[in-house]
Amino acid sequence: MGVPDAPARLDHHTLERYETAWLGIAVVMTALLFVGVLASLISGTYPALKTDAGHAHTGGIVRGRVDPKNLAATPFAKPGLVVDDRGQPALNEQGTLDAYLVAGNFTFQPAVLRVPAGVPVTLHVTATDVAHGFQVTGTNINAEILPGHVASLTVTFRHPGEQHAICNEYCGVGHHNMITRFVVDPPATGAKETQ
Ligand SMILES: [Cu+2]
Repeated sequence: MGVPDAPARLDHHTLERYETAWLGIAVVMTALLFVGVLASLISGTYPALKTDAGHAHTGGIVRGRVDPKNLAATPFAKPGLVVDDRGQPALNEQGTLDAYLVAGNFTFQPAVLRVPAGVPVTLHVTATDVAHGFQVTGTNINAEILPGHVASLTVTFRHPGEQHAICNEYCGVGHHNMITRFVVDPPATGAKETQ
């Protein structure tokens, strides 16, 4: 006999409240997106390497830019982890280790990068020829590497082990060969010191 009840409808006022709430959320998200885009434009899109004139390690790098034809004048001339006079990994003023990597000619330099676990490391990566990708497998380290730009990423590896750094952006005939070793050493080794 009975016609099934029509599904409950929200009354006009409740609907209006929902509408206002969702509109508010959309406005906030738009504002955050706008601020984020603006901030990335102002900072040069890539996280810029902190530079100060007195710091020899950052010579030739200005606001995250380098001359790709003249890497000899920059820390990229000696790719790898920055070490002090005694060969120990050296902390910079921000309290992280620095490692410099160069992508080009279908390779990454250094061929093997060893970093200690548990210590923040800032990876600075640049390219000599064309656009490359830089991804460390099994991590969220992933950046586009452009000639003339320095991509700087600070990461802390918690677990010792061996990964690969690969190029994930097609760069030419040798693209598939752009694989190098990325080794995270247990905290004890590498930081060993006799006093
Ligand atoms: Cu590639």
